Amino acid sequence: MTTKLMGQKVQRVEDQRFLRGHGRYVDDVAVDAQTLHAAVLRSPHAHARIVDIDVSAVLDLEGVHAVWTYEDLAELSPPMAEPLPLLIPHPALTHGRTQYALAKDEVNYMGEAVAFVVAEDRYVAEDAVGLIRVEYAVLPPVVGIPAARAAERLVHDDVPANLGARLEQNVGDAPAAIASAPHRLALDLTVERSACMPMEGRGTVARWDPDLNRLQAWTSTQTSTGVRAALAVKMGLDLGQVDVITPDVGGGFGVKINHPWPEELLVPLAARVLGRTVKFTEDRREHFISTAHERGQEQHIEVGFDDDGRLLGLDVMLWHDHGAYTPYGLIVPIITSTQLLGPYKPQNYRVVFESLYTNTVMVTPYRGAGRPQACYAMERTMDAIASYLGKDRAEVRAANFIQPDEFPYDHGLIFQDGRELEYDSGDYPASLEKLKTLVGWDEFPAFQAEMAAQGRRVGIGLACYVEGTGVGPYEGAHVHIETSGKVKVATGLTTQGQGHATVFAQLVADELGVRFEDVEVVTGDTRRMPYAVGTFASRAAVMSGSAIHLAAKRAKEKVLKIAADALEVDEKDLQIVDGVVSVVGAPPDSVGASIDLGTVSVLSNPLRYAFDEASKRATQFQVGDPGKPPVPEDEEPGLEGKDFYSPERATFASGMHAVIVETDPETAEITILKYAVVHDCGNLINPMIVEGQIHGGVAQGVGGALYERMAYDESGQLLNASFMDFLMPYVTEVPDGIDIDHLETPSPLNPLGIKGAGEAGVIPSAAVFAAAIEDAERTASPGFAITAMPISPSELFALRRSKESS
Ligand code: MCN
Repeated sequence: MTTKLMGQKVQRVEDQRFLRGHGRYVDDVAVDAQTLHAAVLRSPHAHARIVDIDVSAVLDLEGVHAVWTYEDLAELSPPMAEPLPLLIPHPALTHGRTQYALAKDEVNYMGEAVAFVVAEDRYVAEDAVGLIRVEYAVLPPVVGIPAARAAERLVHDDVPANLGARLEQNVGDAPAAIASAPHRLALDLTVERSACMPMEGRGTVARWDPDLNRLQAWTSTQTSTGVRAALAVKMGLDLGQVDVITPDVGGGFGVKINHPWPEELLVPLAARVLGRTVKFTEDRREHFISTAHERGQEQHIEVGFDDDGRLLGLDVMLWHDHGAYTPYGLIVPIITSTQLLGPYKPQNYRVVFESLYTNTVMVTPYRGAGRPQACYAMERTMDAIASYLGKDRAEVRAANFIQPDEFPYDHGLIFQDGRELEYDSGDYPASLEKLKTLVGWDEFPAFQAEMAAQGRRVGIGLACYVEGTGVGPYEGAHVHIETSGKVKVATGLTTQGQGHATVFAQLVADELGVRFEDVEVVTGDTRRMPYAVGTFASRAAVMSGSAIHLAAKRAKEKVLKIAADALEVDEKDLQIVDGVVSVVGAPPDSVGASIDLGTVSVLSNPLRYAFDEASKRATQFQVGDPGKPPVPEDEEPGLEGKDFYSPERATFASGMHAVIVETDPETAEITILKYAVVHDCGNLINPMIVEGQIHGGVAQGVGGALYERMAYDESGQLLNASFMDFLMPYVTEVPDGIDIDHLETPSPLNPLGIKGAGEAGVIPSAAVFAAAIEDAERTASPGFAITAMPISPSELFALRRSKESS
């Protein structure tokens, strides 16, 4: 008997392949000797004018098939003389800038692509890159937010004050409310740059088929349809001439949503021009210096509040380091500025952000996309209010919560999708109670005092967030029941480790009444689903999950219609269990009361094939009434269902984290003693997968809070562009066990009541660690505020010293 799989901890089907080394990534495609390999010459300078490029030494090198600079691209047909697309324009982005596939005249960050070589193998290609001579006139670089704001130098000559955009949103009158509030505080906070570090970097393989006049590209992306559209436009092809296939993706974490990357365009171009398969696989150093970063922000917050810590006015100024270009528009600072409010209602709110150019790697969304900075700003403010009033930090938060009966709650702001920031559902007081129980909030002061008596410094922190997930515009799905009874499901968005093959199969098994093992899911292949958006903003469960559910429903309608005809019963009397359609209540062995899905699939096609055992021949024949068309007017042959889901707005998941840390009195080493998470992503499809997502997010959050930063020097050189120097947490630095509890407040916006979960784990880390470390330090001295993250032991040590000497 089929049991309902939604909400079950079903084992991930994809893990068998991944754990046995059978994953198939872009670099596993086209491994034959015929494939050509590409390498890229990158700028060694953060800011320079290109005076001359001399490729003559490369032309004689054996095994080189092509060497291209900007001028070569401009001479192609159609010419590629324009910059790469600005994917998400915004009226406030008055000075949006994107790079050229190969630099034209000027380079604006160390790592920018300058020349592209295709050769017999990667060794020859890299040797060729080393032989290209570029004469640069070095320009003064702009590195860091203070230098960008000072604007003594400009990144782009035609962008005054290095200001790409300035956006202000207002609800009520925050300055007036703060001025008249009983209490006021001001905070200055900074967050460093970090970056996604997927195990698999970017990679693209492309093949031009002259017989079909068609391009096939495999790329490690979070949007195969986006890449397809960009390739078609840039290469002067019709969409129908381009297939983009996304095989297994070894992590994306946001960075692979930007498209097309220079190589993602240059490789297909080369494949077409040279008539050979061409491959590019990014190496780790290239990932550091030429892909994308995020997080870097400075924040000034002014807040007015009453005696209970209730917010009366909140005035926030954000300076966002956007790097050299803005291909993904203003998504990151818009998210920070709107999601900053979390579960609270500040009454009066003003937020202004300035998006600033610097001569560093460009910024595009990294898991959490602006929310870790937002949560840091708001939660540090909550901690500061509690400390000022001498109140419990949880109590101050609770005093500001939107209450369960206030949903839908409209903040009066515009969100990243251009729609109103309106929360659909949630229960923040219930989440807080769960978290306090999970972490032992009320018992902690006694434990802390006991530890302090032994000379140990332990502290606790908590942080709350709300996360807009499942943004539109749409996602689609196709469900096909084969004559074998197996079900093939396709959705267009891509998968980079979230277990979509499992969760989507769960949904189809439930809706269609088939066995989970009989469902096979394909993602990110434009041949199977040409209309799709992509995997970002924790949207797959909400968007594709809903579309798949609807498509399965359609397929089921057709199954029941055909089965009812065949069994000569009413559709309403039928059920589907384990892939068999049967009359409800009929004894299991009764003749003519059931039909399996494979047979229904055969019946769905009036053109049939039969295999004659005697003659060992297959024959083809038609069925149906000779007086009528074989396929009735309102029907289609085949047992398929296709549908799309397009919500009116995003759905808002929420959560709260707490951490207990210990700081070493001598060395300032920071150790995690306990980590607790309460998460509400609506109805859960697979709790085990959601918990895995939270674990991964928390691990990334620990990195962001305690270790990871991009160390640029003043000349714009990235000094730590390798895993030797860029610290990421190992398993030894990630909390041993993470205590997780779920709350399920269904979303009223989609048929399954789902909200997203994929980014949640990473959002509150900087806030929660800053709070806990601050709390631990307070046990030994009056303490000090932690205002810059990440924080390393040596920085904590220095803070202690500066406090002692002040
Ligand atoms: N899920 C569920 N029940 C819910 C919500 C989600 O079972 N109520 C499941 C989903 O079905 C899915 C997973 O949890 O299997 C995450 O779902 P969702 O929140 O929809 O997020 P996406 O699948 O859209 O993934 C995107 C999100 C983002 S934006 C980044 S970045 C990210 C991430 O998730 N990058 C990842 N998780 C990642 N995980 C891995 N391993 N690698 C990455 O690169």
